[in-house]
Amino acid sequence: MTDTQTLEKDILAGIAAAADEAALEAVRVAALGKKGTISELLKTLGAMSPDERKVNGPAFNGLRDRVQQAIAAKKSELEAAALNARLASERVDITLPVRPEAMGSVHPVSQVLDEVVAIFADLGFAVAEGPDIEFDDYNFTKLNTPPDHPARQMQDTFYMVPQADGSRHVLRTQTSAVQVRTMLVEKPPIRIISPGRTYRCDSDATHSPMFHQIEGLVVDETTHLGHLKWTLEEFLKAFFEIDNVELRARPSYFPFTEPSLEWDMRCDRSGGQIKFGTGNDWLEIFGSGMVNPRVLENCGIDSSKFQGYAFGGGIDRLAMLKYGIPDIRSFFESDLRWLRAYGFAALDIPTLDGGLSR
Ligand code: 2NM
Repeated sequence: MTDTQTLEKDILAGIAAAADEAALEAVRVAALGKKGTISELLKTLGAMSPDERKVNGPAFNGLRDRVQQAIAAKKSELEAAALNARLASERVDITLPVRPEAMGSVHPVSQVLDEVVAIFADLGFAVAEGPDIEFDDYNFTKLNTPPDHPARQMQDTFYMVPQADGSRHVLRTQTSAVQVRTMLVEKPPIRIISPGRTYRCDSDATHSPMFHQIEGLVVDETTHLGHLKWTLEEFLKAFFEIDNVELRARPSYFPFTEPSLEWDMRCDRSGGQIKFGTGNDWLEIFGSGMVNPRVLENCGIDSSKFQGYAFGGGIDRLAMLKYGIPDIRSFFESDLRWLRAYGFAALDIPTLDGGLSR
């Protein structure tokens, strides 16, 4: 065997024996690196006579090519083996339960929203939704609040830039526009709630410029305020998980209802913590009224045949009252420590039979 044949046999044996990519790289550097055995061999060609070079040139280059090919083949073999090993070691058992130390939690507003929807669904209400950016016409005009009406100033509205026709879209100041949208397309009987985000230019410990409202609407031939009172009582009993709810009505004013009423719930604030159903204090909880016949007519409903009640209240406020959260602004600060204190487990879905709260 010539020296070159011995060298080739040794290198190929080294390649075959390489157990991983690092070992293979060491073999490659020893043979083909700057000072490698094959590189040194190729350098000797320069000092040879033309006849010697004619024989050794092809021989040395052939050796280099065969070694390069062998290294490339071994490399892809090792890569495939490494990938298979990784796939086997990283196998995930998707039937395992999620780890208990999950970071996220359900925001109290989402929790209370689910609770409210569960209760009203049980009372036969459907959920209606609409856009946050609303037509001025739906947010105000159809709700008996014409352009010169003082309520447009009363409610600190966020107006969008004017449209080509001069009309301005608004960030909805209440979700009543959703009820307008429903009345425009559905015939009575109507029984809906419209939960969602609402916006007013106002911010302190009890006001946030973005907050959440729940409104309800019932329209039928004989709907009256007695139905409204019973519905609110049933809701409050289920929501606060108490049997004795006492409501008191005060006269109020909304452009979209006539008459308009504000509802207070009996409570006790003497112990520093609020208790419902007992005591001599009153807590304002819902605005309401009989839907103004003009609103019904604006929405294509015959007010000589149909009448309806409507009510509205704050979801954030309900959450603060039920779960003892003092500042509404903290709801929207995205503070993980706050969420850890007030958040709910992701799988605690409120149901009337399984429990509404933790
Ligand atoms: C409230 C208070 C009183 C209300 C009225 C309507 C509609 F579209 F039927 F006219 N929806 N919601 C209403 C009435 C809302 O929130 C404090």
